[in-house]
Amino acid sequence: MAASSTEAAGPKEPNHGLRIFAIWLPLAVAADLVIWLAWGQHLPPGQLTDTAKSQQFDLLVLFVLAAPVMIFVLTFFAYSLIVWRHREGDDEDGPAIHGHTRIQATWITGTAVIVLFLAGFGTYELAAPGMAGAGAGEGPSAIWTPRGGQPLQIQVIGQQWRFTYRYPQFGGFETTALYMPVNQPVQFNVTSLDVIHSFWAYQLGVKADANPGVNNIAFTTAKHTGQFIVRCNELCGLWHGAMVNNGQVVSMAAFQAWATKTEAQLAPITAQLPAYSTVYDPTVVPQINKAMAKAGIAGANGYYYPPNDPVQP
Ligand SMILES: [Cu+2]
Repeated sequence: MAASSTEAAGPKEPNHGLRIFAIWLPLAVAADLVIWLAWGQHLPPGQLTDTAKSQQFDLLVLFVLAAPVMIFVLTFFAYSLIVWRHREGDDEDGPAIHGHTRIQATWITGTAVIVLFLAGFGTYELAAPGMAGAGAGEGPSAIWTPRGGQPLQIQVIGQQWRFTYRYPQFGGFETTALYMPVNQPVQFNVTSLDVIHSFWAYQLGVKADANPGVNNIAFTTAKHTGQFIVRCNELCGLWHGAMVNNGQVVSMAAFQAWATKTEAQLAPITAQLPAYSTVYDPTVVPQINKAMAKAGIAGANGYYYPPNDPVQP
């Protein structure tokens, strides 16, 4: 601070610390109340699923902690500009400050408390049962699985440049439409046919990388019906930005009706698909194998190259 209370010359220096605190405190309390009571339920990614809700809560906690810090910085900035600005005829520097134990101790204690709390809170949110840290697209063997019966299995298959979905509990049909029932745990098995994609169902609070040869598992349970958007979230080539589609959370009855109807409709196509498996190996897709054999391409690295592909190895 420019003027220390220990070397006051002339009129007594006011207690700047106390004044800044008195301005900061009501602003910080007001901001936190507005965030907690009014803004909280509007934070992304919304409340469509249990996972989305849990992410929204984590964001809310971060906002509530961050707002007082930001308001302190702005208050201090504004106070300095107004109170300590250069005045006509005053060309003296303020007294030099060499250490201030109370400010240093307050600063270290404040930042340490905030950072340690966040480390503890973050660890709890990741590790506690039912929290997002296990079975949220971290890999093939989730250490936590949802309670309350068998989850509905939905395989998400990324490929350039579209997502398709397989429903193994309904004969393994594959479709471009993503339907899921409300109040029913869903297990997404995310994989890819070619390059790395990422299945990002924004309103579901689900984001899982789609790696070829890997079954990446993410759980969620929808809390109400509604539409959600799916985007690819990993740059995957020319039409990455167009890799978008909508999904629907519908009632259990509507889902059952849709799934059984689609299963029957697609039965002739399903018969041509390879048997359901948690990962797709393009080299075992019979049609591609045939095409490879016909073109005399070894396909040793697992990719199919058309006969006159210039980048053919
Ligand atoms: Cu992609």
